[in-house]
Amino acid sequence: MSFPKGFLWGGATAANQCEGAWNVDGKGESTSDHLTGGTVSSPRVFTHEIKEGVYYPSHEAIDHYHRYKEDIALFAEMGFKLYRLSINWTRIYPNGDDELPNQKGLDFYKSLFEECKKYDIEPLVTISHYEFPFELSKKWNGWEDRRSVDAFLKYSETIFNEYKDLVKYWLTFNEINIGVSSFGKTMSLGMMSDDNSSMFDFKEETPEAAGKRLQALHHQFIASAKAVILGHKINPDFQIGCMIAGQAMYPNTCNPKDVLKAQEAMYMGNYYCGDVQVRGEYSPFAQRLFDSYNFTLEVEEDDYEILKEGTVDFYSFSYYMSSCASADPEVLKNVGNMITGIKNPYIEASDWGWGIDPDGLRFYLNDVYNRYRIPLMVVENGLGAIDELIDGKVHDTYRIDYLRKHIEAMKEAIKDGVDLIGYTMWGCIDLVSASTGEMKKRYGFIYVDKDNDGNGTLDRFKKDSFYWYKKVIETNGEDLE
Ligand code: BGP
Repeated sequence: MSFPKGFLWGGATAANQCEGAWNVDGKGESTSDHLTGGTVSSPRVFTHEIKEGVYYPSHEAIDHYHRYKEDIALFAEMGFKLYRLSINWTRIYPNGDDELPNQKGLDFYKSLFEECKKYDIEPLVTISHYEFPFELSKKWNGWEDRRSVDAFLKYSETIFNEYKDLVKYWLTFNEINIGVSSFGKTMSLGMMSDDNSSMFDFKEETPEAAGKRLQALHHQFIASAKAVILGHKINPDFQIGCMIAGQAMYPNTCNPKDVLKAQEAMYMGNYYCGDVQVRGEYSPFAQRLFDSYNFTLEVEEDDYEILKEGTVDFYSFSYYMSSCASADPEVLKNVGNMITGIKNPYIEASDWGWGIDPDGLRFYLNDVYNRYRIPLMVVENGLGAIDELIDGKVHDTYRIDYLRKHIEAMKEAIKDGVDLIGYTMWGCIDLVSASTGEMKKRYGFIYVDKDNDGNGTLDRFKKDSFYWYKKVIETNGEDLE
């Protein structure tokens, strides 16, 4: 038993991390356009105004907007069956709630999808990937305001109708579960942060602020469910999925208190959102979370029916690393605010401290599949690493090694009985890092000549992993050497 026939091999990007052309052809500003460059030690900053002389990586990114034909030709050369990308809401509705869509934005994605079709590549479209119309952030504080649901629906309806014959696979919100933590406030929920606030400023939230976040997330759930219902009406062949940041959690020790912490982290991290989007209802443990913030969820009359009706066709997720959970305050003290969490002595870490754990992927696939029993798709996975371009070549054996092990883990999960239908490697072409804003943190099969400060020719080069992945796809995952 191995990868099924027709398995959807491919790669993934996001508009704000690769397109650039941030204010070209009528595009409006989105929240991501207000995030400066950064590094691990000097986090990205969110500014209310675009400041002169400050570097904002999304503004040019890798200029995929003007080079998508060249890039898609390279994806086709590797044999991609699926290309995951996102549409930038503000290319279609520059202010988020405009009366009419921006024709040039519509034309751009149409031409991009036609280019995919030329090579028999199916697009997988994320409707909202870590960006929100900045005008609506200012006016409505993002998803906190329920009017966002209607604005999102109008945007979804426009693109569903426009691309109904070109796109079959859709995802509503990227990593929707990031909104469960304070980290997701602006990036995921479009809510305004203070001017000049650091992206990794996890300062203690008041219970009231946490409640507002959960309310905003509820609005996203409703928007997602309504989009699923509408999408299926527009084209019954549409396959519409959720997208969760896959969090594989282990107990730090076999102390039952740690085991409970890990379970809680799995539930909160994954199933709080998964249950709503797959089962169409809040999990039993949600109430306890609400109570801890003294928060009452505001729901409209038919909200629960909408959630029930608008469940997704498949569950997609990103997977990069596993983490450990502990109930011991001493252990937690050493971790502080690091997103990489408690160090696991059994696994190695990437240059950015992300623990490399292919078994965690198998663990996660099994856990999710046995909970939901709907098809799964890994829509992000990969290694952010420092690459060296020498004489037009990059010998990225470390990346091949990472991917090989994760693909082997998927194979094992399939043998375990998991219904896995696709895999899109994250950042198939080097692009801007979401967490740090760097170019130096590279994931791609294709190297892009650009550095952290924005210098470079933007020329593309095939890395060794490019040829390796081509062979993987050709052999449907049989030849991983
Ligand atoms: C996911 C995001 C992506 C992507 C990826 C890698 O959380 O959905 O947008 O960027 O992580 O993270 P980073 O770019 O920070 O290395």
